[in-house]
Amino acid sequence: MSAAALPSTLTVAAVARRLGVAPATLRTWARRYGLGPSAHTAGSHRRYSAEDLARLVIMRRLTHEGASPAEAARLAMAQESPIAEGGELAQVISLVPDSAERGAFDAIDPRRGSGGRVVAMPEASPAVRGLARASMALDANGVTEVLRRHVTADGVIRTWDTLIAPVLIGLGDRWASTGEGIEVEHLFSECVMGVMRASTARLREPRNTVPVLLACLDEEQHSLPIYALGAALAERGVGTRQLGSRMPASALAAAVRRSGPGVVFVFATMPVPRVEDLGLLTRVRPAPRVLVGGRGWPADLPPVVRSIPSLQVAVDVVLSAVL
Ligand code: B12
Repeated sequence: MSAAALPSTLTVAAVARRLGVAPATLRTWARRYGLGPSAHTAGSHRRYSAEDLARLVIMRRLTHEGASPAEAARLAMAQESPIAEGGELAQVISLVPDSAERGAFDAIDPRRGSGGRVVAMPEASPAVRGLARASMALDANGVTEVLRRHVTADGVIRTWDTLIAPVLIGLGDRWASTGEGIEVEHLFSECVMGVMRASTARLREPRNTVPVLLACLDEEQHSLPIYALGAALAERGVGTRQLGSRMPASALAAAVRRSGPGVVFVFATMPVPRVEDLGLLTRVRPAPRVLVGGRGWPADLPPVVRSIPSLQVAVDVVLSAVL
């Protein structure tokens, strides 16, 4: 839907639902920053025009990216053609289904009190706090947009290390201390995976001729790091075969036999119950290099297995093994 196809004016409640911003927040933005409704209807409350809404979309995006409300409002008000600038306006209006609007609204409705509704990250950068806020609001479009923009500008490794990992750790800590927010963790994980997959799919002609396999073993569900690794390698022209989470060791060994990879990378966050299963991978001839990452691996690994401490090192080691 284009801005022109919007109802000509909207009430505070309608704008709040569409943007996933509480009505009280909209009133505060109107009072403090002048980002209010400009259209009048005869004898009734003032209503928001499409242009007002576009300014609010810009305001919301900038606050999710970590700008202070005052700074975000100043930039939103400075836009001469906010409808053109607020590129995601049509998306906000047309793509967000009602239930998601309500979910986002509930998540940040100040009447529910602030206890437990924010991710406590006093030391984090504004960008990290903004992204955590967008996740808490279950604003999947906003999270995806911010991630995509950072991956394009800064690359996968920097985006993972400085933005994604801190938000993941914050969400994990919040869950550990309150038992809440599994829905936020899932939404954020889906957004990260979507952006990493899209980024990986952009590689058309890989430079490597030997395959690289990425997997998590058995019950391991923490697969985000291998999606990030796939995307970071794709940025450098290296193609990977993504086997995802919960691969039985015997199935991974079958994939190794059939594809003859140069490298197999196995990530684990939860303690790995049978490290000896890695032997199934190294018995295949020619044997691939087996790399492991994540906190689930014990310190004493079989001698042929190399432990990898970070995404950057994983990328460097795979590059030197296959190119
Ligand atoms: C997202 C998430 C999930 C998602 C996973 C989605 C997905 N597709 O990946 C879902 C919701 C499925 C999930 C499920 C569970 N989770 Co969970 N989850 C997380 C969360 C928030 C992020 C995980 C992640 O990707 N971390 C990646 C980086 C940021 O963390 P890291 O691996 O520790 O990083 C270290 C190294 O690996 C290295 N590093 C960082 N990035 C990279 C990248 C590469 C390539 C390499 C090599 C290294 C590397 O640097 C760090 C310092 O050493 C963490 C919180 C956290 N602190 O990690 C909890 C967390 C891992 N989960 C936890 C738990 C308990 C669970 C569940 C058991 C909960 C339950 N009761 O059901 C389940 C089941 C898990 C299973 N069987 O696998 C605990 C684990 C505690 C433990 N070790 O015992 C954590 C730590 C939360 C917490 N604070 O308690 N989870």
